Amino acid sequence: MTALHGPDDDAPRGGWPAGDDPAAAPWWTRAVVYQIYPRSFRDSDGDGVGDLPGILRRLDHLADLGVDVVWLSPVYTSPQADNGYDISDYQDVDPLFGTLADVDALIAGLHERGMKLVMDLVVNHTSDEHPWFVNSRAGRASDRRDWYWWRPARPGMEPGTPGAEPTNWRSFFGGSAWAFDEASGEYYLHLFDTKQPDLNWENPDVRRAVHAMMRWWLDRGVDGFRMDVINLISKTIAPDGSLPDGEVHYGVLGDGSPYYTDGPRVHEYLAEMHREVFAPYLAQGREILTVGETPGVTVEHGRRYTDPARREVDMVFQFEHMGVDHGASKWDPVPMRLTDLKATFGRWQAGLAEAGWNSLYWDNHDQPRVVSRFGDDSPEHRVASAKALALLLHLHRGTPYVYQGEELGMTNAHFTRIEQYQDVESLGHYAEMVEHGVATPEQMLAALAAMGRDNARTPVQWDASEHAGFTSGTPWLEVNPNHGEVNAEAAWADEDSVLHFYRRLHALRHDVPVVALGDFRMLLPDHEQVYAFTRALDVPSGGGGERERDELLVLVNVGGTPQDVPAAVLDGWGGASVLLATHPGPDGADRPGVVGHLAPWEGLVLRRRPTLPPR
Ligand code: TEU
Repeated sequence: MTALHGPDDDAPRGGWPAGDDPAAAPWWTRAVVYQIYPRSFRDSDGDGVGDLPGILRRLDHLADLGVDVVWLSPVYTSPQADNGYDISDYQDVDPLFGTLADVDALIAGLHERGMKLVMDLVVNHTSDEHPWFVNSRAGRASDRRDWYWWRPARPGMEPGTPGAEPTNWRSFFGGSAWAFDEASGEYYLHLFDTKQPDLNWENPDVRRAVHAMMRWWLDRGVDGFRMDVINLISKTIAPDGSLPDGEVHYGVLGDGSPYYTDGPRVHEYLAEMHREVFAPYLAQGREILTVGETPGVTVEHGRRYTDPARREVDMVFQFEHMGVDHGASKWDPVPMRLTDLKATFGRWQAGLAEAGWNSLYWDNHDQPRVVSRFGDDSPEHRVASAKALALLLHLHRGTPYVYQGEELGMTNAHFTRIEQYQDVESLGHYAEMVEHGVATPEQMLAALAAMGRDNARTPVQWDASEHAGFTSGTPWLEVNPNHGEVNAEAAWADEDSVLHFYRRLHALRHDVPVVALGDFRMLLPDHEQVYAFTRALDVPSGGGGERERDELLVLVNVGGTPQDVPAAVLDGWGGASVLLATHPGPDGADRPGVVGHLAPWEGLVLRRRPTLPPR
């Protein structure tokens, strides 16, 4: 394990106690972030790939949904080996998506609707076609050689032969994490694809170049960054400069993650980035959001990254809850147990309760669609389970992220043939696992159908027309055939749709402080189908400085069979009002029947606050 240390370990624990004036908490505690994966959002020129002008035509969809911030996945110049997460020019836009003028128009369009733009910052690695790497690869004496991780073959081994790689690390996309360079006889590190060489953050010139690029975007008007795998930028190096081998869990390659996850200098690098990039803008009163994507992060490091007193990032995207339905590898799917989900969510809620801040998400461009994964995407239960899961997540303490199409209850693609897949990660693992006899093609196709990233990347379903209104051309990835029923046009027209339910969740976060800031307490930790918790916040009442306790009880049936709520949970909630419910009552009120009985996939939020009039 890497030592837990940072530049100012004895810094006072930061944070704003939830009980202070809610308005004093940072703006992003009340914000909703919407992620756009541009290549699948909306195509304006008929080439079958989404683009920036296509996004511009859908800004009112976002504003009406109640979105505060748009996180835009990469649109920079890129050979598209990893759909743009392999960048060859950080300060230009790939013609596939449009131009810098289109980004300027997007910034203006969002700002005039009261929304902000957060760009994707991918600086653990560049594309192998970035001029920095082209220079670095030119030879051992090139002036940017030390901008990347170059190492000789394993001692005693013939360079370029199997097993001669400097370490046994597996890349995230299958195969060795080292690529051999014939010209120099050395290897370069790529934790992801061979076309994504890792930058050497030990080199201060690399850090200075990244900081300058970030300031260039902030000066252009962007409102922050989502920092791709930012907790992987510091590698653990032995005194002789070598990198250690990892443990072999399956196949022939090892797990190097203990030697690059939350590495020894990562907090130093982020504190330096905050000082060199963000502090001057924040001092001018700019509202900036920084979120670190941190695969494998521990709660302890998560608290260090997000403790305001440490001035690193505002919040982290952690992955623990994304691991409750698979074994050592994501390609080994197992049914999710609700108690495991409660344990991890509860751990993170407690871990960041006093200092730090959570991101809350189910979906993004790397994960299967939650309604298929943890819900039930059958016609009978798709809408109800999508609403129930949304209510469960959005009532936790943290900033919620909505991934494009999640607000429509879009489902997994349910592909059946390997030819339907396009994702470099899926194709890489399919090849490695089948080639090494670790899995049969049928086993891998089942794993891809459940966990593959393409599930999240099928085009957004705007209407029931051909290609779901996404493109007038041939879509780069198949449109889900259920777009006839599942689409934005139908959702806006249906008051009971998943979309309108997301709108009501967003309104609660904006208007009811206890939703954003209330203390969290998990209930029923051992119940396998009912998810229950409370939120509580002391809020000002009247004008005389008095305070009162605003409390919520959240109850969700995470399953397709009716459930009774244990009476002990409901003690003291008899007079509570219903703040939100997934199942509208017969008279349009928010709740049928008896609170103690939950219909399949039913969720509701009770509220008790002494001075509130009953709803
Ligand atoms: O993903 C980081 C990451 O951990 C992914 O490997 C993710 O966990 C995995 O795909 C889930 O199976 C970020 C980006 O979100 C992803 O799209 C990129 O491919 C990756 O970094 C490299 O930039």
